[in-house]
Amino acid sequence: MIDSFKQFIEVNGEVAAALALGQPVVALESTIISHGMPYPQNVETALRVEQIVREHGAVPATIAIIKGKIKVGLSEAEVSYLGQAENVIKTSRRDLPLIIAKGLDGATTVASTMIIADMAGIRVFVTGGIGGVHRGAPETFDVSADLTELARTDVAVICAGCKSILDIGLTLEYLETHGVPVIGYQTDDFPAFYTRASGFGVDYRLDTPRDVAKAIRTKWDLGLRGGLVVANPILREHELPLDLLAGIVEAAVQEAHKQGIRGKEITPFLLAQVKEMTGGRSLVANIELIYHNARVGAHLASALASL
Ligand code: PSU
Ligand code: MN
Repeated sequence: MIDSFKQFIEVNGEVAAALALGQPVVALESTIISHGMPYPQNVETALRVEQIVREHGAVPATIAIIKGKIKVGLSEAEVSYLGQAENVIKTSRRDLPLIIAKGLDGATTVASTMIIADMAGIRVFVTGGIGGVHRGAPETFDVSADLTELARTDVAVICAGCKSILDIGLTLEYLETHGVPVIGYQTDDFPAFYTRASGFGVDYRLDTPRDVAKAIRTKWDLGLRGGLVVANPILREHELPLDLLAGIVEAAVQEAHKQGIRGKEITPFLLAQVKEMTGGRSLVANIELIYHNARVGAHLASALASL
């Protein structure tokens, strides 16, 4: 059946109206709320991000699954619920059919948020950091489904790069193999989430929302399916010192290994460890970089809408 997915989706009125009029809309994920940050900062941040998107001229559409229904655009009560409920399941492409068929609550990752944004016709998506190739992946095969999604689904993802809990070099290799452009927004260096630079270069640097929008539009006009990574470094004043992070990330990865943490639990585990070991400084940086991505994402959505 054509568009049979529509029976599972509820797009809220404001988002639906903006999409119908071709106005800028920015998708937002929800794993960041349920598994990426502690309560109450998760809820405060999610609501503030929506506000920032609005202040910069776009309509926010936070995406999640509530009792088996895909929601595009959440109410404040729904954001607050997701930030506190116990049984919200981290939902990637693999999990989507089960969470929906069973009528469960699901928080969407970068991968599943892209899938749902695409179903709804939203082309710009703001997050903190993307998943990637994990350290040790040559042994464990742990490559985030975010990367395969970027290879196939037509959504541009604005992020602060990815964390050094991952193997950043292999992540960039994987993206190259799958034809995903990695654009540095006002940077030549691929950002490493808490820090502005990872030591790895980006494929292309672009300095204005309009230039980025043109590159995105051109990719899809050429019939080249799939996403793009728009890597926007954390602002200098919020960056964490590299020497603080290096040892901590190493220790967090060791601890995960020691405790036998595997699969989808690894990313949330490492995030919590890093927060603990930085005495909460990583959380402040995490929040600030998302706010910055929200500003850039809203500008990009506007530029794309006015091309
Ligand atoms: N990286 C972060 N914060 C996050 C995530 C990744 O710095 O919250 C979340 C995102 O939702 C991302 C997911 O899509 O983790 C990736 O998980 P995995 O590695 O299991 O694919
Ligand atoms: Mn994984």
